Amino acid sequence: MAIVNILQDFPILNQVNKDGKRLCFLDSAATSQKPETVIESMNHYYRTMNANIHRGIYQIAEQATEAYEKSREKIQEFIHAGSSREIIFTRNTTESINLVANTWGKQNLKKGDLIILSEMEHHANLIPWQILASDKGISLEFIPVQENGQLNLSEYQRLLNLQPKLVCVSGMSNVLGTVPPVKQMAVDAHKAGALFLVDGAQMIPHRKVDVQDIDADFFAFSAHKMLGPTGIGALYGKEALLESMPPFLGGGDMISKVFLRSFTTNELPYKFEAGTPSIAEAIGFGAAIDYLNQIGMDAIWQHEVEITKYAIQELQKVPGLKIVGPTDGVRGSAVSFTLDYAHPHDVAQILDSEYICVRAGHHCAMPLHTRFSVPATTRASFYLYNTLDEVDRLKTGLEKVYHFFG
Ligand code: C6P
Repeated sequence: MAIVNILQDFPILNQVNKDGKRLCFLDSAATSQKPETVIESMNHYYRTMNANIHRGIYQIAEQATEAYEKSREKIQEFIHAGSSREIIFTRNTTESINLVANTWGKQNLKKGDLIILSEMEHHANLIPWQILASDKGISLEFIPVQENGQLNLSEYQRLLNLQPKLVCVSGMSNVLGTVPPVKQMAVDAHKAGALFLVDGAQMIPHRKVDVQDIDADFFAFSAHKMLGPTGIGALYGKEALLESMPPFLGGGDMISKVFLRSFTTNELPYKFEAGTPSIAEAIGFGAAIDYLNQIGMDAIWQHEVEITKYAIQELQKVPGLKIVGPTDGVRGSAVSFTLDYAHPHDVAQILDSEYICVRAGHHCAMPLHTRFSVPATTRASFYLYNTLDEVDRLKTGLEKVYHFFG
């Protein structure tokens, strides 16, 4: 395995239940576990420098501001953005996408314009566009997902001929594990005159991301899926675009001058950061990036490729189990499946009795489940701290489900 001996870095993963079973966490696509260094970085902030940022003129406020801004720089380097002005702190991927819809979308799109999405999008990359579409009379078209879980790229080419203004796709499906060729898709979108937004929620925890190489106009992501805390995420946007966009939320920090009936906006990135932000969480986000860098994104990807390949091979031996999504080629570590004889909620409950955590349901991708004519799936999702032994435990647990219901 590419990565060994990191379990001790994650306190929760050393938990053992009353039956002597160690926690087997296979739900990192929902949220990842946090290493001690991330937890400690936030404790350290609260213990030594808790103060509001960008306001105080005393030492601990300056230290807090510096730590918060240092995290922004770490994010900038991590995704290879040209400037830290292009990194906007948000609460999560959902808020990042809503920010674009409510600012760039409201300002630039008009009745009759077209946005291209795909059938495999998470609700976070569907609903903001549906709301905008119904407000403004915009059309939405969807790149179909093929039976093998891959996007139908010839249909994408056909949709591009309709001259969309924006293309928004996930860099990695949270259900299927599909990895669309976003770099080529961005080239094609730009040729057609459209902007390109990547929902990076599932991509950035697992693969090296270079927003300039992808040439993404916007890239949205959450810290909590990449070893960081909840309540903090980021939006990358090209500087010229962000400069031209109106603010999202109004209040402190996003202003330069305020009069009774008007205001002027602050410079980037603060123009989009209204109110007291999640300071401890931003610092934890920076610590998460330090941890990922220390292991190395290439090693993380290799580790997951190995585990996912083994999981697909072993799970297919379980009677009645069907994987929904690609079973070979380049794919992410979310492995969703159905069992002929058991509802996903029952599967998850039985696995829980083995101290194995998986997600059951539609995973906030209802249209995708409708596409595959299933109301729900069970999903195991792997990350850098998972092991091949845990795949074996999952398989044994699923065999137990088979003996119970099969
Ligand atoms: N998917 C899952 O279990 P937030 O909640 O804003 O941090 O992330 C939203 C989101 C956006 N896009 C994709 C592709 C996602 O997978 C998610 C979150 C979790 O699959 C929780 S529903």
